[in-house]
Amino acid sequence: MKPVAAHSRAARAPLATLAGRLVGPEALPRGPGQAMIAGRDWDRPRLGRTVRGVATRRATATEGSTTKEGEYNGPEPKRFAIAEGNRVAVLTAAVTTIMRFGSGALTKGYKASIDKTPEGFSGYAFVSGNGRQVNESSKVAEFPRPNQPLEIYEFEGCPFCRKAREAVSILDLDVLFYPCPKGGTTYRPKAVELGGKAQFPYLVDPNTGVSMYESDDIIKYLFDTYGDGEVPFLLSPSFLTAVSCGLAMLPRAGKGTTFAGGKAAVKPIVYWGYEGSPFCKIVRETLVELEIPHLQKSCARGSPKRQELYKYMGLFQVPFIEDPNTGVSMFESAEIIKYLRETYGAQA
Ligand SMILES: N[C@@H](CCC(=O)N[C@@H](CS)C(=O)NCC(=O)O)C(=O)O
Repeated sequence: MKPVAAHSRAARAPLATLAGRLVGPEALPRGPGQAMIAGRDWDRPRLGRTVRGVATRRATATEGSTTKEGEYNGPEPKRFAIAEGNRVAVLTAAVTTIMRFGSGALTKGYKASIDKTPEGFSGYAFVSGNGRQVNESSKVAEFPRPNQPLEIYEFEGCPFCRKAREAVSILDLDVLFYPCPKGGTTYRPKAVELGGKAQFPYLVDPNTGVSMYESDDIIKYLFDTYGDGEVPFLLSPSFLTAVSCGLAMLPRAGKGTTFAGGKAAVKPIVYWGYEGSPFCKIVRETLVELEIPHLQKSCARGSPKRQELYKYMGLFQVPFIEDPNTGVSMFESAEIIKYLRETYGAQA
């Protein structure tokens, strides 16, 4: 693993620089379009074809380039498989989604249908077989889309932050998360500097110049600006929302709350995931504990971005990360957590 900058304020890229890097689509941290996969035992021919197409389309987006064209050296993706040693974590993370009645697992206006598989179909479908497939769709493509990712200062073990994250997944918004765990040395002070107080979540929308505290206000703003103006019942300011968000914190027992980092990730990691996924949640907790800034490519069920990831990587599975600081890209939650700890943890 290549060394990364030491975890000190001086060694970290100033936020202005990070933000500067994120302005304009060609300057975005690299998507998986640059994480090229060579044929692997698990899917050799299809992955090869996918990769060449992507390389041509995204030839200019080379900043932070990670995996070389034609290579994917990460662990073999195993959809819905729970790694040994991860069982309790994944199951308790699943309980948090159940306690929130699945909020954050589906995009707005989600629909599923069983259709005939088109001749020569090559794309993402949740399930397929016997000439049929389950297709999923939603209304998010009809909603206004921000040009630049939103920025949110927050942490996992906070019920108000959870509500904001669910909204982001439901609206399929890409967000640059600046983790603010307790004791965090970088983004917590930065949020105070920007907004005036240590209260989370704190939203900054570079598209409109709006910034705000208060999860209910943030949610309303997001649905008004990037949705159809209707806040879902499970996110409306109500007793049920408050109680279920609070209770949903219990199964993970404070994970994703306290700073445990060692080295700074200078450039934000690109992270594909969504709030309702237990595999994603445990990775996000680690990203937050290690104070690793990350650009979330939200892709809850019904998200059109599932096709995007499928095109880039030849399959859809989340979590998927790409780290422009080291050139590493990988599927598999357990391996991702191990990688993050080894690279950015206190012992790194
Ligand atoms: N073994 C993988 C399992 C990941 C997984 O199956 N994630 C689900 C989301 S919860 C997924 O990608 N499902 C594919 C789909 O929904 O089509 C890991 O631990 O990361």
